[in-house]
Amino acid sequence: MTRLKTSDISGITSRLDAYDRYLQAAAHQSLAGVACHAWGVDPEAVASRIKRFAVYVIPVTAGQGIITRFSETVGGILQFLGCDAIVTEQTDASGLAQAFERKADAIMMADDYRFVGINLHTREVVDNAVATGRAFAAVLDLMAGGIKDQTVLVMGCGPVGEAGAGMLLEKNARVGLYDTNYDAARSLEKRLDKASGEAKIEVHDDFTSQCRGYSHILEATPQGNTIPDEWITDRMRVAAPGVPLGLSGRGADLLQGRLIHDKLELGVAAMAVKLIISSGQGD
Ligand code: 2YH
Repeated sequence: MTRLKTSDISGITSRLDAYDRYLQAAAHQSLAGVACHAWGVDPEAVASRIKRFAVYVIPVTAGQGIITRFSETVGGILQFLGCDAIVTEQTDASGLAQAFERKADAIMMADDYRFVGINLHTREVVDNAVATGRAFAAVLDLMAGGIKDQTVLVMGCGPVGEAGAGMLLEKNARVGLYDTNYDAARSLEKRLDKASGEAKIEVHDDFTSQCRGYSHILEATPQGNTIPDEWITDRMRVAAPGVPLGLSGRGADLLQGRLIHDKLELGVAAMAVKLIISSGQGD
């Protein structure tokens, strides 16, 4: 599991406007719009509730401890979306108590294992890995002008890849699965087959001979440089939630305008939207 470093997230808040514009140019939707697409909800329904939705972000010292500016960056993304977002002054149990005492609608907090949002009215728990996988599948769908009947290579069969692949199948794409751990790819295939009921999935065991030629890639691995530069074509579109980015600098340049990669923004935005649309939030 990738642990973000302060260097990964520094500058995210100040670049949100530019990233929003980049998303609108590449995927024809804003950050909020992509997040809504991830759950199939109407952006206007979210916009009308967002300002009154108080999300408290609680820094957590457990395990490896605080990542400098992690909570502030999450809070900055939520504020950019229009949420009433606050980072608690206190950490851990004290921060959680503060959120409840001040009548938060939702909280967000992360330890070494999970980054979650919880709607305090409905008790719905939204996992960042699931939200991120769906948000990047959503952006691929938007970039492609509809991913239905297109083939997509999902690289990395962890929780983010799983959620992304699940959404792509919901959108009636054909999915190729690859993981350096072949058993992980096979067991994901079984879970997805059970959920989707139709076999639109192919599992690959040899990357070099079987994975070239895909025009759509969801790169959800924790490795860098996974997509070879020479595989990149003018038609290729890549949605890459994996950290570090699975492309060389040259590869990323070649894909300019057809590559979406971020380390926190889309996942946090999709978490926020899911928390807001969670029913019975006391409004
Ligand atoms: O980065 C992480 C974990 N690897 C979980 C990621 C789940 N996708 N956690 C962030 C830890 C934040 C820290 N406890 C803080 O600053 O509050």
